[in-house]
Amino acid sequence: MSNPPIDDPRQDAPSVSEPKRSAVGIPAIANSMKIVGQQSGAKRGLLTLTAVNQKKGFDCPGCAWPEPDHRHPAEFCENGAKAVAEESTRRAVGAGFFAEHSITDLAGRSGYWLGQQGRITGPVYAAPGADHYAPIGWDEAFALIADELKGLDSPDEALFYTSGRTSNEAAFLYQLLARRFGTNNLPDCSNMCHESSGSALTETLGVGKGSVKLDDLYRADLIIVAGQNPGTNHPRMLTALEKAKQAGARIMTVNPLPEAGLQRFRNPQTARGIVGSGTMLTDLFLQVKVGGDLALFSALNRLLLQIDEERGGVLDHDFIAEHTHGFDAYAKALLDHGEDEFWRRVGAATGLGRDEVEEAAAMVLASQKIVVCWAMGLTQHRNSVPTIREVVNFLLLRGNVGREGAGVCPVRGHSNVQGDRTMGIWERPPAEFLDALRDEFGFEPPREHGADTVDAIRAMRDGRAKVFFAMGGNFAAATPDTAATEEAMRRCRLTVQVSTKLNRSHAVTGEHALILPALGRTDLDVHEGAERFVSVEDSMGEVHASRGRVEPLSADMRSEVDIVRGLAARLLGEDEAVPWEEFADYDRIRESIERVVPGFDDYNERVRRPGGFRLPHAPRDSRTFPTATGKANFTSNGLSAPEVPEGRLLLQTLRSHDQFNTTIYGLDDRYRGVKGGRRVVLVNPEDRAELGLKAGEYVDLVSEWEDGVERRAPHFLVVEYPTARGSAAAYYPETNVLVPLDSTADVSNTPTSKSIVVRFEADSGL
Ligand SMILES: Nc1nc2c(c(=O)[nH]1)N[C@H]1C(S)=C(S)[C@@H](COP(=O)(O)OP(=O)(O)OC[C@H]3O[C@@H](n4cnc5c(=O)[nH]c(N)nc54)[C@H](O)[C@@H]3O)O[C@H]1N2
Ligand SMILES: Nc1nc2c(c(=O)[nH]1)N[C@H]1C(S)=C(S)[C@@H](COP(=O)(O)OP(=O)(O)OC[C@H]3O[C@@H](n4cnc5c(=O)[nH]c(N)nc54)[C@H](O)[C@@H]3O)O[C@H]1N2
Ligand SMILES: [Mo]
Repeated sequence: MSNPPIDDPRQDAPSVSEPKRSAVGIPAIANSMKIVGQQSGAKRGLLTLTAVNQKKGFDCPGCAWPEPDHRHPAEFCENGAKAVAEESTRRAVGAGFFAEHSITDLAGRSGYWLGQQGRITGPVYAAPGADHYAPIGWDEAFALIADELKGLDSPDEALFYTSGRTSNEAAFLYQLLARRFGTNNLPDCSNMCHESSGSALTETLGVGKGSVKLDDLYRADLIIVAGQNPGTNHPRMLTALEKAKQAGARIMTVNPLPEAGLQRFRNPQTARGIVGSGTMLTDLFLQVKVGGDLALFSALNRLLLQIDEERGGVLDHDFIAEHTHGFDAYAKALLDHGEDEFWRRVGAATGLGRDEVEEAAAMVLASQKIVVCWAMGLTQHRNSVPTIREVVNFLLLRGNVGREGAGVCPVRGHSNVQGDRTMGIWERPPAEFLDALRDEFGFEPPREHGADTVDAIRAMRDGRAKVFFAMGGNFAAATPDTAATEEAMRRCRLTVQVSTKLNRSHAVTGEHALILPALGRTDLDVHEGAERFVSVEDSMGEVHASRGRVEPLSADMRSEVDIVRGLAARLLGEDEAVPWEEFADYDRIRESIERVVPGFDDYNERVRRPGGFRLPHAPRDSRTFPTATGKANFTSNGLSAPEVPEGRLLLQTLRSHDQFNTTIYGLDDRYRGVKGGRRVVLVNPEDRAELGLKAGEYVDLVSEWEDGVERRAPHFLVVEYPTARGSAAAYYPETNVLVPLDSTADVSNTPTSKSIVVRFEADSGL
């Protein structure tokens, strides 16, 4: 089967206007109410919205930003409201839908159309050779999967993918099932997301998570927001930034784009935000070229070292001596470059003048307590791990780890992506975790590392993996190299998608395929008359309960926990090791988690406290660093930056304001002034002129990579935009066709979704 266009041209007719200079305010409230009304109806909508992020409600299925202690009655944002509305919709995809729409039909639809059809209400099956899904009973579905799994030559021929919405309880059981079956093939969305952060932080600080609490932001003197667009992707973070500013913090933004949310914020929860002009957030904007952050942080660090040598008082020498390792070698390597050559390379990589970097250094010197926040702008490049290690160096130089108002703040994406990793969703589990699992259940888990997301695609492509099971997510659309990935998935014997809503992956099937409908965060989870609740961990390591509130659209949906239990019963039969039956009681799962995962003491008691509890974090709590050296490690990272040949631009692929990853809520990107379509490419006016492109013409984007394969995304509208020179931007997932499978970050193996060398060719049409 060929790959149809990833979007529907009839829906896609973008028009453009000036980008906005401020975020949120009244239009945001109006927009969220509109979407909630359309999807859920007024009453169901209000019921769900009033429960979002409340201490007795459910965790927003949107982003992983933490909730403040004093919650506003409306502790959600425009985009959280959209996520809730999408999930609590009254639109249903049932047996009739699948009778009417063949798989071929679904494969011709846009992701936007698929998502708009509503919630999947019962399990369906596409038999070998069939072009339609048809209803199937749960038992029969589990039997099919179990038969396929048992028929494999090795457990490593199965892949168990996870997206980041899965609760702690479900994630723990899911990894347990995979390991009990015999494989560590647990790829997850993290592999495409913050894996670079985890890799860099584990090596340098000993813990792969952020070290700050919300309170630290409020106490910081300087907050650097690098490679992140919180106005769209973590809107509640703007409230925290506003509060920090009111307490005297300054904010430095590092981004190729001037994102509206980081310029001026109009808080919809305050009178000033609604009628006034809002708060100016960014004090210094460094418009870095895509991929230039390693050079930028190296330059800042070198200035700090030089100024300290000249006049002292810059570095925290006591902290460095007591808590760190490798400082001398690091300083020597960084100071070793000749002055002119160094600044020439920094200028080429960042596009910034030395004066701008010196201004930034002055702001750093005027600040005692510094937090660095980042997201995908830093993690999805070839040199992402070195870049984040250099951010750590930057903080270590002045003792900005493990004290109030300071630290590393990788801002996570999916609402429980951090918790899933804590629960063992990891293809490279630490030995201590496996030991604890063995001790708890009395079986020997597999020790060999499994496949991450990119390796999983290769394994399917090469016939080494034959069963693909996804706990949520949209693997076909979220992964790189769409054509290659889809072909790989179609080579599987069986593909299974545990989903809430329809997406592209349901149209990319193995020889036979199943869709199993799961309860989401907003749904009531009732078992034998009793309500159950799950728990999640936010971006700052706080664990709390999440209770669904709305009546599920159908009684034939199951909780993710029950789906794993159902499969386990069929696959493992009478399992002498794991009491799957007892795990219908989520308290019982939490008891096992408590014994396996450090930091969960008295889990059942503490998770019931309002607001939950915080997990320990050694660097934050006690300035101890569980690294190989027992100290925080300085690392030398060089000055690499992406190389872009003449006549090409470096394309980053990002999110519009109206999407949650591959779920498209609408076709507008309000803050960037794009309306009614998504096939746009944002180009700096001078680059446009130099490349001989016209604003308003359509072009093809063609990516260039060493394997010589031509990857083409046709029909993109050229839009002049104030992005950094040499850097272009377009939306994901339409552009995933352009990301070569083998183009990944060093160490973390994360696809380089934010550094794709592209040239422009005449529009070949859709
Ligand atoms: N509403 C909504 N919320 C979401 C999501 C969503 O899709 N919609 N997705 C969730 C998920 S899974 C995630 S991971 C997060 C993603 O949150 P973000 O990381 O904010 O998402 P992106 O749109 O990928 O934006 C990346 C930002 O980095 C900038 N950037 C790109 N390249 C570079 C670079 O080389 N250097 C620097 N300094 N900046 C760069 C871009 O201009 C953009 O501002 O959001 C989460 N929250
Ligand atoms: N080019 C490019 N590619 C990227 C990125 C990029 O910036 N650029 N970003 C990457 C990042 S950061 C991420 S995290 C990945 C995202 O990759 P994924 O997590 O795989 O993708 P999503 O679009 O978040 O998955 C959405 C689907 O999840 C299902 N779902 C939603 N809620 C639930 C639930 O509660 N339970 C279950 N079982 N299913 C549910 C729905 O069916 C929905 O269609 O994409 C990555 N891909
Ligand atoms: Mo993500």
